[in-house]
Amino acid sequence: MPAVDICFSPELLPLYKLEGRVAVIVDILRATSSIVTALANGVTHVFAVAELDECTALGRQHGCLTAAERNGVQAEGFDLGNSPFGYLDGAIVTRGRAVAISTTNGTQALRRSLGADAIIIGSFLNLQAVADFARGQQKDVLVVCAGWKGQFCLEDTVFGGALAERLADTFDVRSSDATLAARHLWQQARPDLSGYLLQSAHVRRLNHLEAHKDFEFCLRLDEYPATLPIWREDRL
Ligand code: 3SL
Repeated sequence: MPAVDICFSPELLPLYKLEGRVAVIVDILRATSSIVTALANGVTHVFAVAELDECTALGRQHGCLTAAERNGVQAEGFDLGNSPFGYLDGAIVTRGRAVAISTTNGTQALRRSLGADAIIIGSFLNLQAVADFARGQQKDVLVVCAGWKGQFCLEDTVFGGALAERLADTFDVRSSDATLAARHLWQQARPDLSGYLLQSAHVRRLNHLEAHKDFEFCLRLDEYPATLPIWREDRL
């Protein structure tokens, strides 16, 4: 029976085997939620890169939009920041365009997971799509939490627990302590996800940046149940 394991931070990735596994990259607040929202709302594809200058270069090379965030704030000189609302009701038309994205933690986590057999993007918004894909693959799943600058993040781990619960009928979700812990957190959080995650450090950071509506949006469960960003060659 394939298993679900959870890597709490990209800094811990050297301890995990990626080969033979499906890597689910998760940065609930907000990179992976924004990528899912972008693709669910007509963005044609997403280039996800670690560095700001790579993002700018891709924008030039492909004539695509650029989106970048550092420390929660839109980086200077880029078309978009990291809010999912940039793809919903933003001033810039994104439908039908490609976007190159670079964020503080989320896109770094993805780039560090390229050794996996399959790399997909997870968020509460597309939880069902992630679970369906994992079931279809029947391979071990590693949830890679983007965290915050190498440190543990509550919301990414709670997502790992939610995914493990959805897969509990056909996956081993008991043999990893990380998965057990994440499932406990999810069980605590589930009755009032937003109230529970208000405790998290990144929510406090976002609230200082007046991004509270992003927080509420990113917690919508199964808003896009059929959107599954999959990494193919150099893009999602
Ligand atoms: O770190 C990241 O990748 C971002 O998602 C952080 S923020 O939500 O834009 O602050």
